[in-house]
Amino acid sequence: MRIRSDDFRRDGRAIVLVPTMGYLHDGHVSLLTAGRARGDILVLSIFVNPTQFGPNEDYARYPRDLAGDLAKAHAAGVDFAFVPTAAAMYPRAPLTRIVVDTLTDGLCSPRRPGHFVGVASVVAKLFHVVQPHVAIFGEKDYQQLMVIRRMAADLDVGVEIVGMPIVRERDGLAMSSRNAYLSSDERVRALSLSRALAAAEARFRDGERAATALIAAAKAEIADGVTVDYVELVDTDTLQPVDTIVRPALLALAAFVGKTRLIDNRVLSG
Ligand code: PAJ
Repeated sequence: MRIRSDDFRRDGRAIVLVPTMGYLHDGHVSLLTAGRARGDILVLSIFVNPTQFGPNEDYARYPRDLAGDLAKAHAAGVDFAFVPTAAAMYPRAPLTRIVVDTLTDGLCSPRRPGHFVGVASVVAKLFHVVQPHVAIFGEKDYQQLMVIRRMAADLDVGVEIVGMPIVRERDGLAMSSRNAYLSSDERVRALSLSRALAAAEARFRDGERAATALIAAAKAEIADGVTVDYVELVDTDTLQPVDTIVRPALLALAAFVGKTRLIDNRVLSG
């Protein structure tokens, strides 16, 4: 991959990278479509990164479908799929880790210890191997996008980080590879996550600005049998908690639907 990227760079071609863990859905495809329009060489990486999963998380059973992914990649105009093995990425346990402070004080980070260290570190490795000019990420994982943006800026990585909006199913459920885990009954309950965000947004549109009221409005929509991990209102730039909305804020939540942990978010502004 590095040799190919060196050649493309020498030829003055703009390389765009879309990093994923595979099991592609239309959310991933939207990133590829945006990437296709932004550069000459579109690279998709597929790597289920073990270092970003906790010991009790779903690394071993994370859904995989390489043949299906490559068909979708081809249809989206991908030039290269970079699909390294774990042994190629980690020939030995790394001693170097990238920690991004304060942006990881809340939201998913305390609930998934080590997760964002794993994410920031593997994305830095992917950047060094693929050497893209541009890399594209989804706002579905808003905290991840912010962590990667800041890592790239702090380390002078020289990769432009582009964020893209959340792609949803017709009924509002945010697309996720993990939706594949849901039974039909759980799929119905999972809809309450996007409903919760919509309910809070409606209160916000009615003039409510207090975090406690907006968070309560969201929690009230969460279906029976769904366990809230967190509902937080944070500043869109610092990700620090907000008491009263005076500038754009992110309402973000995570919840367990059965054993499946899902996340969703919405920006409240204007
Ligand atoms: P993965 O969960 O496969 O997601 C890959 C990219 O797709 C991320 O940037 C994510 O935000 C984006 N994405 C997922 N669902 C989306 C949706 N419904 N709408 C828009 N974008 C969506 O995120 C990861 O992989 C990994 O942590 C990775 C960055 C590859 C590092 O291992």
